[in-house]
Amino acid sequence: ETGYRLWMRYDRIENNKQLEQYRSQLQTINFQGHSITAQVAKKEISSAFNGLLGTEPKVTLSSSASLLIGTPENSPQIKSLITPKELLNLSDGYLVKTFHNKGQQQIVIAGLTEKGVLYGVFHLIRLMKTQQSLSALTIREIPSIKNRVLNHWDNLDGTVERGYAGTSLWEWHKLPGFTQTRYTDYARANASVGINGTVLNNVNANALSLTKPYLLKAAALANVFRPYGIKVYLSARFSSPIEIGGLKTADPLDPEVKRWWSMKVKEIYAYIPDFGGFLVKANSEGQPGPQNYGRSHADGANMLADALAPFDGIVMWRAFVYDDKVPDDRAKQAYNEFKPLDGKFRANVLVQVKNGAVDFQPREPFHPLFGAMPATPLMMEFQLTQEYLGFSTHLAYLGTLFKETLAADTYAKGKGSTVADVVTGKLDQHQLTGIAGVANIGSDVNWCGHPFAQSNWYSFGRMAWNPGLSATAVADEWIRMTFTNDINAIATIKEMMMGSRETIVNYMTPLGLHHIMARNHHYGPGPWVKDAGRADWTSVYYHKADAVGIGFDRTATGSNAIAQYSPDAAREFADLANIPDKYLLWFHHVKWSDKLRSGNTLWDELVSHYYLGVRDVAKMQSQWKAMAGKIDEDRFKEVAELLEIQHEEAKWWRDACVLYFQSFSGLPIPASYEKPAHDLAYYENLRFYFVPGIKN
Ligand code: BDP
Repeated sequence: ETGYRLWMRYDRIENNKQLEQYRSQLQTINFQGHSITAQVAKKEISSAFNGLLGTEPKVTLSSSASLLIGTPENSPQIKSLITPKELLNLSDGYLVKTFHNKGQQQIVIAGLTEKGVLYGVFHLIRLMKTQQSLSALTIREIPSIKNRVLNHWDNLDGTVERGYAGTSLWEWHKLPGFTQTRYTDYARANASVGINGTVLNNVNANALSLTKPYLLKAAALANVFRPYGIKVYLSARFSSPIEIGGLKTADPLDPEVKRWWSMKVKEIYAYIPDFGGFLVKANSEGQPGPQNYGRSHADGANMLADALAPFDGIVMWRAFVYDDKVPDDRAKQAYNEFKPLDGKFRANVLVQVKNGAVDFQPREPFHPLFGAMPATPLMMEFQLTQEYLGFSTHLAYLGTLFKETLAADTYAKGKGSTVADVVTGKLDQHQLTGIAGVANIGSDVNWCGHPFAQSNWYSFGRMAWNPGLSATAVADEWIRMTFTNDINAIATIKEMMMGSRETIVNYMTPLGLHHIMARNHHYGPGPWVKDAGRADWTSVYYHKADAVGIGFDRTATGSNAIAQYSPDAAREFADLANIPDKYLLWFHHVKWSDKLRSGNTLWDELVSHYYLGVRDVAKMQSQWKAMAGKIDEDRFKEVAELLEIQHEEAKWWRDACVLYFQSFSGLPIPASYEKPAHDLAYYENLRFYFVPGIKN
C-alpha cells in the first residue's frame, strides 16, 4: 500500500453484512447523461462498485432502477421525482435521496448540472466507503463557496516552493504531448472533495508561463481536468508586459499595457475556453506590482479584471503584503494598504487574504481584514503544505486550524459574524466567493509526503464546500476512507489527529508566540535569529523577549494592531483577563513572573507547554503502535518512523526554545522536567545542508 490511492481506495467492503446490504440495494442502475462529465462520473461509479462490492449493478433504462442518476433535463424519471423547490438554487450541488415505493427502494442522485451529478456520485461513494446506511437518505448539498481552488507554488523548473512531497506534478517538458494518468487521478481526488479550480504555477511567478508554449501546456492540463469540473488558473507576473511583451512599462494605467493584457487574455481563452483567471502576488516580497508606478492594488487588479471580464474570468489579488521600509508592525500592513481600497475593486476581483496577519504560523488569530472590507469579496487562503508545521515529517491534521479560523467571530456585524460568514459571502451578500489552499502535493508516490498530510488536502476540500463541517467529522470520514472502518482504530487515530496541531503549537510556538523558526528554509527552531537584513525576517522582532518578559505588545501601548479588529473582538484581545491564553503573546508583552489563569507564572506555563508538546508526541507514538495489525504494514511503518523523527525534533524545538528564553528570564526549568540534552550554543550552531528549500 503506497498511499497513492489517497482516500479513494476501492477495496472490497470487509463488513459482510454491510456488503450484502449494499449489493441488494444497488442491483440496477439507470444513469442518464452523455457529457464528458457524465462519462467520468459513470466510470467512477463503475470502478467504485467493482472494487467496493465486487459486482457492478446492471445498467438499465427502467424507471424503477435501484439507482437513478441524472439531471431533471436528461432524465424524465428524475424530473418527476424531484420537486422544483428541491432544485431551487442548487447550482453545482446535488440531491441524494432514498424513495420507497410499493416495498421497492430506489436511490436517486440528482443535480441541476452534470457537475452536480458528479459530486453526488462521489457522495454516494463516500457513504459506502464510510459504511453508512443508504436506506433513508435525504441529502441536499450546495457548495457554500463558489471558487474552491488549490494554489500550486510550482516553479517552471520543476521545483515546488515550500513543497515537501517531491517535485512538481506538472511535467512541463512532456506537455502538451504527453499527459500522465496521474493528472486524471489528481482531478478525481479534487472533484471527490469538491475542489473546482487549480492555479498551476507559483505566486512568485515567472512571466514565461504566459507565453504560447506554456499556455499550450496549461491547456493540455485543462483538457484533462475539465470533465471533473476543474478550471485552470495561472499566477500572473505583473511585469509580464515588459518581460515577454517587449513594453517599457507595466503601469496598469498605461493604454499599451492594458491592450497587451487584453490581447494576452484573448489568446489564453483561445487555448483554454474555460480559463478561470489570474492569481496575483504584487508588491510583496520583491514581486513587481502597481505600486512600482505609484498606482494602488485596486488599479492593478482592475486592469487585469477588465481584460478578463468579457470571458467571465476572475482576478484573485493577494493581500499578503508587508514592507520593512514601513516602520510599523508587519502584522498591520495588509489592513493598512487594503482597507482604504474597500469598494474600489471591479466586480470580478476577489482579494485573497491569508488566515492570519503574519504568515501561516502554527497559530495566528484571524486576519483583521476579515470583516473589515464589506464591499469587497474576500477569499480565504490556507496553507496546506506545512511550511511552519514540520514539513511533511510531522503529523499535523490542519482541519482543526481551518475550523478555528472559519469559526472565529469578527463581530463585524455584531456577535456571530464569523470569518466563515465573510468568506461564504453571507455576511455582506457577495455572490462571488472563494477559498484557496496552498497545495501540499508533489511527485511523491503518496502525493503529500506524510500519509497524514493527505488529510489536509481532503479536509480543505470538504470545508471549502461546507465550512460548517466539524474537524472531527471530517477526520472521521477521512480515516474511514483512507485507513479503516474499525471503530477502535478510528477512535485512536482521530484522537491523534485532533490533538496533533495543538501538539505542534506546544513544542514550537505556545501561548501566541510566532515566527521563531530558522531563517529562509524555516526548518527547526531559531528564536535567536536576528540581523537577517530586515527586522521583519528575524525572530527577535516577533517574540521581543527581554529580562522583564516576552511577547509583542499589539495593544494601545504598543503597535495597536488590536485596533484593526472590530471593537468587540479588539476588547477581548486587549483584556488580559479575557484573552485566550493561546493568543496571549501575540498581543501582549507579559512579565515572566505574571500569573496566568492557570495559576502558573508565565515562565512556568511556557515551559510546561513545551514539555507537554513533546510528551504528546510520545503519546501519539504509543497510540500509533497500538494500530499494528489494524493498518497495512507499509503505511504503519512509515508513520511510525516519521513519528520517531517528530519526537526527536519536538525535543529539539523544546530544548532550543526553553534554553534560549531562559537566557532572558533567568528562571530555572523545574527539576521534575528532563534536562535539555545540550547547551544553547549547541542548538544555535546546528547547520543543515539537507533541508528542502535551503540554498546551499
Ligand atoms: C511565505 C513563504 C514564501 C511565499 C510567501 C507567499 O515563505 O515562500 O512566497 O509566503 O505567500 O510563507 O507569497
